[in-house]
Amino acid sequence: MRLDIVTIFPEYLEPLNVSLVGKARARGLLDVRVHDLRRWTHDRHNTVDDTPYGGGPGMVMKPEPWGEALDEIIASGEGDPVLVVPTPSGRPFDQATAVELAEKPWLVFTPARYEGIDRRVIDEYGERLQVRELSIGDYVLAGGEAPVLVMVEAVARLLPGVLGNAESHRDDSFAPGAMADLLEGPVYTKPPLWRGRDVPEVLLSGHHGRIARWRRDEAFRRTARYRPDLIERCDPAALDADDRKL
Ligand code: 6GU
Repeated sequence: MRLDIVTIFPEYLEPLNVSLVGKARARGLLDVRVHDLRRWTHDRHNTVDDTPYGGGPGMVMKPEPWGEALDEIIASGEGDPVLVVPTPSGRPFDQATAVELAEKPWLVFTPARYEGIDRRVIDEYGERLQVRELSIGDYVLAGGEAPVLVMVEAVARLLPGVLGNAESHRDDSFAPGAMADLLEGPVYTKPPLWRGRDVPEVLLSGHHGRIARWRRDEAFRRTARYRPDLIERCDPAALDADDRKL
């Protein structure tokens, strides 16, 4: 998969050299290209923003550098990328979005600073490309760079060969399947006794059926406590008699 990221803070994307994403790049599974938007400015001050039409606080990112940057990046590859526009005004980025994006061969991210990018840029590319305006949650950040780190990590770990164990994301919170829409419960490792605290005995029992039941109960309990909204929207057929007594 190829990823292009256009930003006025290329150094903000340095974490993409580390850990899971860094290793995927080193192994040739991910081709990540970070571009400085100011490369496509032509004035002495490398201006990327201006005051908003209609007034109001803050600054808006000018369309011309984005247009030149995106034209050059799009022309540099084969086929069309999906354009991912991080914005607190976007659709929620969730696990289903990550799965969908992980199926694409090429994504271009446009993290903005200030009050966002002149709307005409998104409208222009929306006529030629698939565009996804995405928010990572209901809070406001100073720019789209941290959301790009979040989205790239969520997508990269779904790519074939990136995780060591193909089953590693089978039981993820939000993964499709039997535990669909339940948060993962607690996990334990050795030693069996730590500071007077035991590991739940069922996990040492070797009874795979009982262990699966216990894990599902814990997941259900945790979800009811922290995310009752997830229980309310789940299919009643996905529940069973044991869930109902919890
Ligand atoms: Cl994608 N950008 C910004 N600036 N703030 C956000 C966000 C994105 N998602 C949640 N808050």
